[in-house]
Amino acid sequence: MATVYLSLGSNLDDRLTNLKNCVESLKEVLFHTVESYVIETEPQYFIDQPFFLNQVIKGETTLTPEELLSFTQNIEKNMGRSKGVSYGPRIIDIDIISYDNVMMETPHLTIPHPLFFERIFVLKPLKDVEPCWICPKTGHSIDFFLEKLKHNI
Ligand code: PH2
Ligand code: MG
Ligand code: MG
Repeated sequence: MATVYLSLGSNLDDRLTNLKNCVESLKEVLFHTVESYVIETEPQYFIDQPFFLNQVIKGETTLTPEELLSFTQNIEKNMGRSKGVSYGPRIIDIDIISYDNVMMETPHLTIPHPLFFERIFVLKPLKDVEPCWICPKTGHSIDFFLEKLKHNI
């Protein structure tokens, strides 16, 4: 079994219900799940859109990273997510933050997630489920990244 951390986000329709439905669907392949609190965050990157609800979920899975990616993409599709603006509004977004200590880079999937460290909306709920989480690639702690963000603002 691999330990994975997924970041969830929703900023359309009933955002909380979207997160709940998503977590329920994920439980088909994620075991011993731990859910972070839900945090409301201002949109990053593409600013002119509604605020998000974000959450991180930890779980164990027997799926490979690629299988997990296609499973999450199917959930996004089944929940009615349509292709829109890059970084724009979405019913649900599921991003793989890390998968055990795997480091991989393919055209479709980079693990750990290539941008997690600049996203407060990932770091804060990640800290809630796993305060001692260490980035497998850089060896840095969540607090290291949060401190770094503070100084960049
Ligand atoms: N997701 C994005 C773009 N910007 N901002 C917040 N606050 N939360 C998100 O989940 C988010 C975002 C694209 O995936
Ligand atoms: Mg995303
Ligand atoms: Mg995504």
